[in-house]
Amino acid sequence: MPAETTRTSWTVGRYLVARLEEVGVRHVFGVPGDYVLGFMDEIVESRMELVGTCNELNAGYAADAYARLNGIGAVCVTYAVGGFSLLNAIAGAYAERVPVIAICGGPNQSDRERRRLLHHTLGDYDVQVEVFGHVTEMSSVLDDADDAPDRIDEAISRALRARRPVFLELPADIAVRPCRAPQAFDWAVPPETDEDALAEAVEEAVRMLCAAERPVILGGVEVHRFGLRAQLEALMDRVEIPVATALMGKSVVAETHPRYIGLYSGALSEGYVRETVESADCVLSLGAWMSDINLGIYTARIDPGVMVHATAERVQIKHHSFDRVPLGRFLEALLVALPKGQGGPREIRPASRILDHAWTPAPDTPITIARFYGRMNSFLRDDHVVLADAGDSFMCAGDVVMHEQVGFLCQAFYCSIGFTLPGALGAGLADRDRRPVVFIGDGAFQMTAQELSTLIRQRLSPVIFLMNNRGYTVERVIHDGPYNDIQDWDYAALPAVFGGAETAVVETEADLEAALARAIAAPDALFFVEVRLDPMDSSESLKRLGQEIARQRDYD
Ligand SMILES: Cc1ncc(C[n+]2csc(CCOP(=O)(O)OP(=O)(O)O)c2C)c(N)n1
Ligand SMILES: [Mg+2]
Repeated sequence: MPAETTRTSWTVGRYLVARLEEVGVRHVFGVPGDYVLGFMDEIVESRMELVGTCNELNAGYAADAYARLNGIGAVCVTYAVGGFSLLNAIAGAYAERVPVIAICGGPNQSDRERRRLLHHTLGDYDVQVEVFGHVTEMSSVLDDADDAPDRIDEAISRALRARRPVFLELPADIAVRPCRAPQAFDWAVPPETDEDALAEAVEEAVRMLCAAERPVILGGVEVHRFGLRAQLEALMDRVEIPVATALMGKSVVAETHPRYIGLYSGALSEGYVRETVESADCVLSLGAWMSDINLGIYTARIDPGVMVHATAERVQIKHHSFDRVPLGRFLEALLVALPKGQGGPREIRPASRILDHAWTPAPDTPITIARFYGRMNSFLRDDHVVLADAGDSFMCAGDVVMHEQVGFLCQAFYCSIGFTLPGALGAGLADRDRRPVVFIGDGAFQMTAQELSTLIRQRLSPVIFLMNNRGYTVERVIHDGPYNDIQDWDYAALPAVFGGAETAVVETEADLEAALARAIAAPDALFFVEVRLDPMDSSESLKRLGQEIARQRDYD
């Protein structure tokens, strides 16, 4: 229960603030507007910090990345003009199962009831809450102060349970209305479980894994979302089964683990990983989503007849499924039931073998995608958190080995470009002891570039690699046209405009070495590196992805 429960006067605004603090929100991202100023005063007076961003979309992206690391995040905006600008970020959080509490100040309830034509309203006051209803676990107008505490508790607990965003519209007059004090609330309600189905699913999975000669484990994004990393690593220590991850599940285990073999993404994967996964006689998939880009766009060839596919709420084995079997319970039960050493002895080629080779730069050679990301293997450190934007950035960064606790954030299902720059703001504030390392394309950067100013204002110290290939190369490899060209900004001049930061321009391997040395020497500085690439230099994975999408869409 919050410390302030002894307070004698409670208002709905204060109640909401207290509950956010209680569930671990320390920063609320947002942009003010007249309908939300009163509630923002409550945030300012709380233990939380209100972090102003340049626009609401960026606030939403920041809250999303914050929640991915912190377990929950929050964003606060004004009515409609703020809300609809935020919508895309909340849709992304919904698609990728990230618990973000979105709060939107609104006109007074008395005005709402009289349908007065106030600024920002659309004539119809219900449009916003209804639209958000499609992209949240719960969307509600807190239109009654007596009922608001229960509604707030329900929204926050549903966000936590489902790992999805919720939307709360808070009319300005309701925010200051008195309400009851917070009472003890159990946020950690365990997910509903069918114990018989769990026992049966575990028994069948263990039988299949024990009978298999070439089993493999595929780690996925839900291991991140439901905080099951320790359990998966314990399983890796117990059995001798190689583990691959899908792109969104990257870094769910320490990639230096001897049984971690690399990223599996269908035909886009490295040969050994593809062969190991696709020739397996049992694939234990833990929380991986079978979406197109996550699993190598239509090219993953895993026989459903060898699959044990566990996701947040159910386990599918071959062609039948067990409902109400939560991933965490299933994983914990497997850990007990699987015999030690199962799967071995077996030769496993760890992904980390790549780190055995010392890196030798070719100083005068122009920098290429392959050499740049190859070099990143020895640049990344334990206290980094990597953010890779949609585009060649996440295709390439997926193959870089993440040491021990290095986090990896990417939006590989929803794929909204520009996510990672505001994302670095959220990640940096979620954990100031970890340095965000951002890989972002020039096209993506142009979407959310202003947030550099907030990163500088917050004195955060990300290393930002702006991968400048002069346009939308992802789209070029699918189908080229003049729409894929963009204006070539003087990127390295921007940090000075926004308040000042360390900058470097990389054209050769020698430039890259010099830039990395400076970034390492200044761990507390924001370091902005423009990497100038040939417009048609792209990873092999991206080329194959482009061909595959072009084929699906019937482009020539
Ligand atoms: C918000 C949004 N708008 C448009 C797209 C479609 N789109 C996908 S990738 C891409 C181009 C990305 O360009 P860039 O960031 O320069 O990366 P590159 O492809 O050059 O690696 C676009 C426009 C998208 N995914 N998200
Ligand atoms: Mg580009």
